[in-house]
Amino acid sequence: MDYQNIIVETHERVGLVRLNRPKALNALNDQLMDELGQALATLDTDDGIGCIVLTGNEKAFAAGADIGAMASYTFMDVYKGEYITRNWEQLRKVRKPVIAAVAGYALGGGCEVAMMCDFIIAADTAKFGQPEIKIGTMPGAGGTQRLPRAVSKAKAMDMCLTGRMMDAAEAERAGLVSRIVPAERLLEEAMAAAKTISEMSLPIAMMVKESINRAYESTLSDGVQFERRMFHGTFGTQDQKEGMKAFLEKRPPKFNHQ
Ligand code: CO8
Repeated sequence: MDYQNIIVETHERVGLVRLNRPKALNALNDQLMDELGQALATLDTDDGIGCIVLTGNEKAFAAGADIGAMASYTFMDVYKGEYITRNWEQLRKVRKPVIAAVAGYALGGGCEVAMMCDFIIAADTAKFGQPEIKIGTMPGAGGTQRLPRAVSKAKAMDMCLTGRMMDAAEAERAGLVSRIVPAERLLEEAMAAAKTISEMSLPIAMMVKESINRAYESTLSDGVQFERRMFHGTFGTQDQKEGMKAFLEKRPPKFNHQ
């Protein structure tokens, strides 16, 4: 498909999606979110892809939803789901692992999109924030829900109520990002992590993702029970047989993702 607002590439078993509205700091408009949803759905159903990296450019991952587009929307425009909200959930539907590689600004909806990914690798230039309150609105794609789960209630309140930004070091200390790398190595590091994941068994990686995400939605005992059933399920895969056999034969496994 011919995309106008994103660039999609595949590198072996890794799908790379770059947000690409550089003049607007990758502000997320409906067209971009439609294209992102389409690209992610395509990569998610491609048997040749085992992991996806979502990134922006060196100045911005994304500086939020497009304020110019949103400014004149009425309550009914947004409530009906025709504009702005229509395609933001596609990212959550992706069953393969998705890594956000963030350099520069990840603000508002940009921070929310990064948090919808499975983990965030940040450049040392990354800046995270939920500044919506400064323009008379509030997070609408999970910012008030995922931020407190990631960084504590105190920091989430601070970020969402003052609108201040968090730099990469603070974001790592707070647990929002999994690691910080020098900006010039961001893509290389994110792609290397994605390559590692993509070479694991795909069904097992999907089960790990589903099981960790369950931790957000359940009590500890329900979550552990869910994990136990998933663990049982791994024994139904060919890759479990191959992985354990390869270990015993002291050779690398050859997963066939079945
Ligand atoms: N929307 C539209 N355009 C933007 C946005 C944006 N969010 N951010 C930046 N731009 C544009 C600027 O208007 C400017 O365009 P132009 O050159 O045509 O004037 C260009 O990008 C460069 O921006 P700046 O000149 O402002 O660059 P600076 O380096 O001076 O500043 C900042 C960078 C600090 C990032 C600044 O641009 C800024 O504060 N941007 C807005 C950040 C913001 O408020 N984000 C939150 C938006 S609201 C939101 O995301 C709600 C999400 C809800 C989703 C719900 C879905 C279900």
